[in-house]
Amino acid sequence: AALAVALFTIATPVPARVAATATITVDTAHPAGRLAADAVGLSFEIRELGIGNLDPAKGNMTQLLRTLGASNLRIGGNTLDRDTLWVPAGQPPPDPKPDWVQDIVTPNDLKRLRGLLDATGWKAEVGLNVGRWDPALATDQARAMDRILGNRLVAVECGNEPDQWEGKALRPAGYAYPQYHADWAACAHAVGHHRIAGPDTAGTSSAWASSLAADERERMSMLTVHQYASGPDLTIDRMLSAGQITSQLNAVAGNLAAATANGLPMRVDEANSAYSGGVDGVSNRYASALWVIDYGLSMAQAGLAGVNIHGGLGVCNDPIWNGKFQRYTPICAPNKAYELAQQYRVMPIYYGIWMARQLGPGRFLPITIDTDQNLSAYAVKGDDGCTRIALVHKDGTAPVGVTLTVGGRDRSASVLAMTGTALDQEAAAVQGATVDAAGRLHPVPSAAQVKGGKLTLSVDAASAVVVTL
Ligand code: BDP
Repeated sequence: AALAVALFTIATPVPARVAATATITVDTAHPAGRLAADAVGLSFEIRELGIGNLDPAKGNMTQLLRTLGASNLRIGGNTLDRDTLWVPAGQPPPDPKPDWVQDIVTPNDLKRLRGLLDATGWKAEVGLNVGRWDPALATDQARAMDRILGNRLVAVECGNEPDQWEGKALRPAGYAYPQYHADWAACAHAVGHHRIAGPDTAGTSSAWASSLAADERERMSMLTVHQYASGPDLTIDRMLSAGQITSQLNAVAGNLAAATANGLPMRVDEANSAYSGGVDGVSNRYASALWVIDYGLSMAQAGLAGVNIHGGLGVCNDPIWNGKFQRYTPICAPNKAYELAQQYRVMPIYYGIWMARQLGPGRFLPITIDTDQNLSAYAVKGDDGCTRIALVHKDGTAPVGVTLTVGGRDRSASVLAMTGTALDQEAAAVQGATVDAAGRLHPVPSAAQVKGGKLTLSVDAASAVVVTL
């Protein structure tokens, strides 16, 4: 008998690893905070205007913006205060130019931007150079922006990252909020209306933002700060770790509370994975597409009006200007000839932005998640009456079996899945479809069935899914 037991024990197969599961319940009866149509937008350096980019008459930028769907385009960045000179209509550029000037922006550049906005339905938030302050030029630019951009201008931004001007030698030592507030007030006077966003601080939790919200809520339309997930030490593991989004939410919480208390919407109007141009092998890889879905949807669910994912339009993976990389850019050119033709391709993060955008507009629905997997979920009651659920599965090794409890009658649902070959590779697709040379993306959804109020589906390793009911 002893032998038989031993043999039996040896012969018993090692039990298969219990398959990963997640059980998610959607409370369809209690719609909560808003997911705006423009909750995930883009941000570009103002340099792009100065060098003739964002041209609806060239290349595929118009279609790339249409493919994402109308949203908020913020134009500013370091190049705003550091290098960009406004030259009014009919005036020649100064000769010689001040030595800091790298780019010149004129009314014709704004007309070209207006054409792009009209062709795509997007709206813009555009910066005035306050770092190198010239009240006459700022007043002229503000008038030109009103006249040319009209109701496509969401807000004017008064300078970029003023909390770093002292370090960048744009202001003397000791430059603090009171001095900045005086500069801001001069800019607001030049703008002459109250569609002003600010302070566009680099420090996400900077007290400058809450102070400005309290002091200037009457003259402002939006509170804005910048946020990068990390500095140049970012890894894929950390970007996709369970605590990453929580720490990003915590970092904006104080300013969000100040915005809300002062009746202002708030955007993180410049955001991406890692500052200093991103991290090669992280910011420009498929993992960033999963991160951005979580980031955009979490921020909106926490009460932000939206985020703008930053980038620049040079050759992919090459320095874009002055030796500076933009590894995190959603859109870039395959080579120099394509760059000149404004014929771009997309990076993985573009697919993540596209996925996040499929969920809205609508109102977030409360959900409960029961899983030990690195999986997050969001549900939205769409303005069109459909319920949509996004699942972001950040584990790169195994699929997860998801049971969604959604209630209601038996019906069919449509499913869009974003996949890549691996977290650290560049390939990304939705339902196997990729953005074509014209800038179009036409994934064909697959079907799933709700039976007895439940829908089950297998979510691939390192993938994201949007289910529409
Ligand atoms: C931000 C700037 C932006 C830069 C970015 C970066 O506004 O222009 O490209 O940092 O460091 O602070 O990547």
